[in-house]
Amino acid sequence: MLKIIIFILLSVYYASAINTFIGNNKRAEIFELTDNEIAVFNIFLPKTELVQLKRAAQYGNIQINTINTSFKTKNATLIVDIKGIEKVYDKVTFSLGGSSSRSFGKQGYNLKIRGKEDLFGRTHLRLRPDAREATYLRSKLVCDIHNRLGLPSISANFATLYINDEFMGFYVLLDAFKLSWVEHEYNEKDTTTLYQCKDLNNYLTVQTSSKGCTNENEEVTNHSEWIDFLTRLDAAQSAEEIEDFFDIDQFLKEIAFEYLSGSWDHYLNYAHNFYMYKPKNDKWKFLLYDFDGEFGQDIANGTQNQRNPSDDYPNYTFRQWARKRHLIDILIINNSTRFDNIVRNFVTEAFNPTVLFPHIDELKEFIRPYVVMDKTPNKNGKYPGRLNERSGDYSFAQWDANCEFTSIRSTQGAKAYGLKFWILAKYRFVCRTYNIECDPYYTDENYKYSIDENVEFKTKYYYPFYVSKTQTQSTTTATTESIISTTPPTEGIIPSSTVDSQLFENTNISFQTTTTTTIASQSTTTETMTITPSFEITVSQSTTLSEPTETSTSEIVTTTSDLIIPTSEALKPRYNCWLEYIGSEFSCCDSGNTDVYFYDGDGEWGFNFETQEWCGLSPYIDIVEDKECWSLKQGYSCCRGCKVQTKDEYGKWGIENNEWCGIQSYCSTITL
Ligand SMILES: *[C@@H]1O[C@H](CO)[C@@H](O)[C@H](O)[C@H]1NC(C)=O
Ligand SMILES: *[C@@H]1O[C@H](CO)[C@@H](O)[C@H](O)[C@H]1NC(C)=O
Ligand SMILES: *[C@@H]1O[C@H](CO)[C@@H](O)[C@H](O)[C@H]1NC(C)=O
Ligand SMILES: *[C@@H]1O[C@H](CO)[C@@H](O)[C@H](O)[C@H]1NC(C)=O
Ligand SMILES: *[C@@H]1O[C@H](CO)[C@@H](O)[C@H](O)[C@H]1NC(C)=O
Ligand SMILES: *[C@@H]1O[C@H](CO)[C@@H](O)[C@H](O)[C@H]1NC(C)=O
Ligand SMILES: *[C@@H]1O[C@H](CO)[C@@H](O)[C@H](O)[C@H]1NC(C)=O
Ligand SMILES: CC(=O)N[C@H]1CO[C@H](CO)[C@@H](O)[C@@H]1O
Repeated sequence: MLKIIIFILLSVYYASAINTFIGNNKRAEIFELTDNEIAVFNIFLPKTELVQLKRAAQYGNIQINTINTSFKTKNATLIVDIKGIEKVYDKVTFSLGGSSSRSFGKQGYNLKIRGKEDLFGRTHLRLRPDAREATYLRSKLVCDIHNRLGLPSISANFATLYINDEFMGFYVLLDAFKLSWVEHEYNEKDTTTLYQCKDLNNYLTVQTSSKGCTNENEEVTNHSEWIDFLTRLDAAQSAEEIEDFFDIDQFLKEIAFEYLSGSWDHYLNYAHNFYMYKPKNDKWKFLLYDFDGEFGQDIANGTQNQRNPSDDYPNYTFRQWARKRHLIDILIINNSTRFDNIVRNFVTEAFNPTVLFPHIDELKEFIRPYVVMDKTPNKNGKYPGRLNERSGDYSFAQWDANCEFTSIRSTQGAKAYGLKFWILAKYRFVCRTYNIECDPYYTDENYKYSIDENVEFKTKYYYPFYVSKTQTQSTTTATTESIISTTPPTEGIIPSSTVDSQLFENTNISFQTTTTTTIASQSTTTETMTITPSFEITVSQSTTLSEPTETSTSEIVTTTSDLIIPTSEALKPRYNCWLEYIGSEFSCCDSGNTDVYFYDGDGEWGFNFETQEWCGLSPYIDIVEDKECWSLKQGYSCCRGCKVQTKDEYGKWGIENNEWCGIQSYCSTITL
């Protein structure tokens, strides 16, 4: 009897210790069991299929066209070991999982337990390396925050994986929004109202999402309820009109989450990675998944159109952060009172250092030994589970530092804010701007934290670019425990679609050609002749260089005779590049440094690996600013750059500093 009582007391003690962060909210048993215990997943595949798996894992490698990069088998056996309890499943579907994350070294896997069985309340599970980010904590933390707030959510914990007894390393264990998830959570079998919006640009409008989102239930062919839902959202001008069929509070809580965590891979930016689900007799709910890019991870990589050199993401207001969406307009922009209160509550209840930092500390110590294991090579020098031979990885020192306040360079080449740094900086910003009563300990500017300078991302500005060999080497020497590979993580420097238009609208520029031409234009100013640019640019032969197009009716560059080949004396320009002209604090790139790493409204950017700074590449062409800025009449200033976003009866419009601006007439004269 006594024994039983002690046992009960102990389990009560453990149960409450387990749930201090999440509270009393229920999760599937698999996640409650793995709060203090790392699950061990053993997968067994037929030998021939293991070979296929390893070949398929070479996603993104040169052989991409010659191999099948999908892998899925129904012939897997699964043995799971949690706290010494072993569960065996012999009807298991096992596949390579993830989309863009497939290009990382360590692959992710999807598991489905078939038949009538489940693993402590789940049949569909994900094992994710979260290789994009260094901490292994981002997904876990996001799920825990959701569960703490009682929001409908997937959950996360951790597991190690063996395939045919080969150690594959340490993984984040997640469930997934599937019919089985709905059945477990809402007691509804084979729901017909669970839609996945996986493709980009799903704004929840008829135009974008009637086809862009797909029903999880393959049997469903009649989508009229879904389209009806979207139609009513489109038509709505206020919250009241949609309140009775759309769970607005739940939606706004997720939007608050997106804003606070700097989430660029969900609704407000890329507009994807979510589900919509309508429980029987309830309202449509908005369900997010895929959390490896949160808390300042790769932000610049995910916010393509809103970067400028002074980007300081934690200090973005909601309006600076959110892209234009009809739903956001009517629910927040029109009158933000309701949303602001939701943000305040979100911050007070979950998104604050007082609550999150101890949880991060606890999780970090819990996983530390497994992180060590994951970053220890075997006797052949191979790291566990890095099946894709191509990709970079994070060092142990980067893991350690990025869980704290140190920002590091991500495997994408962008910046990954220190987990705690992001939370602290965002917290301070919203405390100020939303008038929240915040913890003075953390809002105190004298609050001390340390930075590991050996792995710190030192570039002052946050543009993403792709790590070149030079860069990788310098990272490696700075990091003693580095296991970073030497190949660039992605091909393609900038999307060609952005290269061939935008700033130089009339020009056919190709950065792959080999013809090198140095050009200059004559200045009309009264000062000494201004010759630009001084550095070489590579243009394709078909450019309008010597024959300006008819549209370029410039006062300056009107005929071919205005283009002169500069003498070496003339190569001492007043302005080297466009950037310098617009008074940027960046310098122009040295001649010879012509690799384009990034492109935005200011033109092309290179990177100086010695100073670790961005530099300007787009040549300066002397211009005459419009005497009167035409868009002022419409209430907008004129653009500096020439990147056109849209046209209307007034003229061409660009976006700078998150505001519409009028494109000046000189843009049509810039033909290089
Ligand atoms: C590639 O593999 C997947 C999963 O194993 C399979 O479903 C698909 O048919 C294969 N495709 C080709 C072209 O062989
Ligand atoms: C996988 O299972 C299928 C169906 O049971 C079987 O036909 C196939 O031979 C198996 N593959 C291997 C490699 O064992
Ligand atoms: C589709 O479902 C709606 C109800 O949601 C129903 O009114 C309609 O008749 C159905 N259409 C077809 C073609 O079955
Ligand atoms: C806000 O919504 C109201 C009610 O639908 C509408 O009349 C008003 O024009 C909206 N205001 C703005 C600034 O969009
Ligand atoms: C904005 O919404 C709040 C409630 O969410 C309401 O009390 C307030 O009157 C609204 N403000 C305006 C200007 O409509
Ligand atoms: C945000 O703004 C504050 C106050 O102006 C400033 O101290 C801080 O450096 C800014 N940046 C970040 C990342 O917090
Ligand atoms: C741009 O150049 C490419 C390669 O020379 C050529 O194929 C293409 O037609 C050109 N496009 C325009 C718009 O001139
Ligand atoms: C993983 C990811 O989102 N990578 C993106 C970073 O930005 C480049 C350039 O826009 C994209 O091509 C990548 O897909």
